[in-house]
Amino acid sequence: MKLIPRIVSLMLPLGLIGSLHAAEPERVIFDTDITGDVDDVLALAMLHTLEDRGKCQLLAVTISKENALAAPFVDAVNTFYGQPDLPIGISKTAPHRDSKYLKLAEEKDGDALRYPRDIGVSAEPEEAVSLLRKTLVAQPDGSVTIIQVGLATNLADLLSSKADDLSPLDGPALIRKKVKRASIMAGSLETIGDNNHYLEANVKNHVPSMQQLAAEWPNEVPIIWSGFEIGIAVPYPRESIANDFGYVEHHPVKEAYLLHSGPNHDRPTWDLTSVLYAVFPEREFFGLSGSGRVTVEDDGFTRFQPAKQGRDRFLTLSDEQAARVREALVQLVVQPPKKLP
Ligand SMILES: [Ca+2]
Ligand SMILES: [Ca+2]
Repeated sequence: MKLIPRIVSLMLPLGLIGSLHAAEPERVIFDTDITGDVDDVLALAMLHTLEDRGKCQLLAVTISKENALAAPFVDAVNTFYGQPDLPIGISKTAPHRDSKYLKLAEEKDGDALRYPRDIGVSAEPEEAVSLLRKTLVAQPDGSVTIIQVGLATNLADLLSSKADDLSPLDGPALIRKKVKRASIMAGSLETIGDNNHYLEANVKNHVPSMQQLAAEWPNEVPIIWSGFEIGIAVPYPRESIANDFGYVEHHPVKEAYLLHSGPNHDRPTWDLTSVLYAVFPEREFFGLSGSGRVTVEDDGFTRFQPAKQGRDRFLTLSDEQAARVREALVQLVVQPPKKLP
């Protein structure tokens, strides 16, 4: 009776073909205000894991606040995860922000940097807007997802950018041509507790740039907003920080988390949720609102108004989705780099 094995042998290659035709890695630019809060660091670690898993291609990291240690720190984390040459840009127009953890970039064990890097040693970061333009120009049309998890200073500057020797297109035209969607952590789109006018920090700390983003971002390019309410519904478990990073003596994610939040805090996962949605938009980790339009008011409030074929949607989250998202986030943050430093 060879029938069943034969069927199995016919089925297997079909199954393999299916997996070989898996979606291409998402091409991603990570725009972060990595300075103040530590969720940016966990989000960056996730992106490296996702790249190691073949799910995304991290094209560049741009920084949307001013701090002399921000680019060196990002380079140190990228180097830890095996991407020492990943382009890094930093805003020239953003406000300064102090940090509890960026000093890790300068930490030394003996004479050597604990976390090797070349930015701040023998290289300098690029200017964020020109790096954004250069990165977009080099990608296929309609292929890039921009993840913005801080102030909107860099994307506002991109929107204001004019034709230059990198591209004859101005900012909006370049976005229209190259960007598939933006996944943005900002604002509050649903009631927070009993507060229906919550002012979220990424907006409140630089209202004009988020207003410009909301007003001038091209209508054809969807924006998916992860509001304050999503990240607080998925606290990162402190047990993971305590237990999951012992595969190296010093781990930049663990050390940054402890410097920022200490060992007894489950930090909300604001920025991580925008990464998870950006790379797996079809996996239903989150629900999506209907389409509409976000406007940013002068006090920093993000107002969503439903509109047919509107550019904007926001993430929603059931209890079951929150449980699944939390597991996914932890697994993606704790996975060791393919090659340990
Ligand atoms: Ca480097
Ligand atoms: Ca952030």
